Amino acid sequence: MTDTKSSRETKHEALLIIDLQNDFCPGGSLAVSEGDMIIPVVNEVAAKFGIVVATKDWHPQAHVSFASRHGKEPFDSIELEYGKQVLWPDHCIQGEAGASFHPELDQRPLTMVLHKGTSRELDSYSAFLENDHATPTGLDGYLRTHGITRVFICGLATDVCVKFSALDAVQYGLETYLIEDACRGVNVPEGSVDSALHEMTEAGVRCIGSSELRHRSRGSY
Ligand code: VGL
Ligand code: ZN
Repeated sequence: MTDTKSSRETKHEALLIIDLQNDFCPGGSLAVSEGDMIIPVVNEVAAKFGIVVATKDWHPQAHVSFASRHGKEPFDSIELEYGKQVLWPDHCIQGEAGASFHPELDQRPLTMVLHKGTSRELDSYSAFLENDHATPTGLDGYLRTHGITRVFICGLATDVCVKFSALDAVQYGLETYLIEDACRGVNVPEGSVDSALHEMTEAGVRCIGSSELRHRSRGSY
């Protein structure tokens, strides 16, 4: 794929930054190991895109995905109408500090901030569809309006929200790239990150390193 190395076709491309929030970084309630280490990479990459969407996991109190609500332990799971739901520590509560973007994330390149997981009874891992795999978040419409045909995905967590976003991006007919060194995973259970990478690759997601975007420059198409 030579296009990723040139700046000729950036017009139809967007960057998706998934859930780069305090609660998913060291010190947060659902901290991803080394989650903050991707931030310099994400900032460098984001400066090269004209359309940059950042998602926020944005849950109400007592969200259905919180173990505490069900008297269960984090990483247990329950069956809901829409299928299996893994339970997590309370995280990314609307308006609280844990739900803010990490302070080192450069917000200047962002063209849209998308809040997801906002319904109390329905989780949303993917940036495109909530966990019932039917309720759209509106991202598809935004990307379509801007003529986007190719997306690059980075952020947290590789094996949860990044994975489901990438799989849905393929489903929506987008040419989908995962910037592997600009992602980190929860990796519970152990091996989840590797199997997520495998699943994405099988589905048609192309894994690249951020160095493959080094020669791009924003707006030079
Ligand atoms: C996420 C678990 C629960 C994520 C969000 O952003 O990957 N993981 N909610
Ligand atoms: Zn969540």
